[in-house]
Amino acid sequence: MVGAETMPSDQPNLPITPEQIADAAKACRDAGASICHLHVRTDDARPTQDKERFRETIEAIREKTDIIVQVSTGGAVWMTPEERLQPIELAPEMATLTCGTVNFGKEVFWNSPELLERFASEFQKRGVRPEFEIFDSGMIANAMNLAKLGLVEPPFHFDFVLGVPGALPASAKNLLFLMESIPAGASWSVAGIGRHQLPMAALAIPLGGHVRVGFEDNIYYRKGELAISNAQLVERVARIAAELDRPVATPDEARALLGIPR
Ligand code: KMH
Ligand code: ZN
Repeated sequence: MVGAETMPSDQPNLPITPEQIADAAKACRDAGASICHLHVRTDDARPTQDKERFRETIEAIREKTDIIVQVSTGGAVWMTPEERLQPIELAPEMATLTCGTVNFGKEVFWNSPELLERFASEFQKRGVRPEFEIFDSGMIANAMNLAKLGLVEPPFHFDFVLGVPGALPASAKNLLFLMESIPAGASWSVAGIGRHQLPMAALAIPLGGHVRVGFEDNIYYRKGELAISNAQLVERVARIAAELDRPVATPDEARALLGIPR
């Protein structure tokens, strides 16, 4: 929805303040979204993992909607593990857990085995459900290694982030390979980056997957036309899903799938 990389100079409708983010979350929920993947910003739009900023934003979202709030522990590539972990102290329902180190454009997104174990154990201590962020195929085995260590429990949910420069490209072949590589009974979603967002979403629906869209990954509605809101991108996917006879889940239905107590 917000991410850490997109700036208002790229996408003037990017929500920044807690109130703007909460309004955007409600609009996405009304358009059919059941989960809001949450990053926060300072008033001058810098990415931050500040716990109090997350608290304020989550409270503002909670006043408006029942959407599942999934906080980011990815933050931005330059942040320390301690900074990234801050929102976990709020015991959110769900949080992302990137399952390995990967090139990220011209940068490196650092997620060592030690960091993964530490993050997973902090999640476990507070009952936070992880979403495994999979930027490349080896990350699935890293996630399952956390299961062997007893640090994560089923039901597992994977999000395939495809098309980040330096990571696994967005293609039908790669998506099929990933969906066949996760354990039986696990659920998955796809987040296509940039122009890949819509084709990956449209492909995931008949394959039984779920979909992530929004300004973190893509700022356009179509080539050359900026989207007017995150909700506009959600609406289109909900329309496609309805046409394919896979109507969107409510947040409570998604909670049941993901093992999140209500
Ligand atoms: N901003 C990226 C470096 C996550 O939220 O967990 C990482 C990211 C993943 O956005
Ligand atoms: Zn993110």
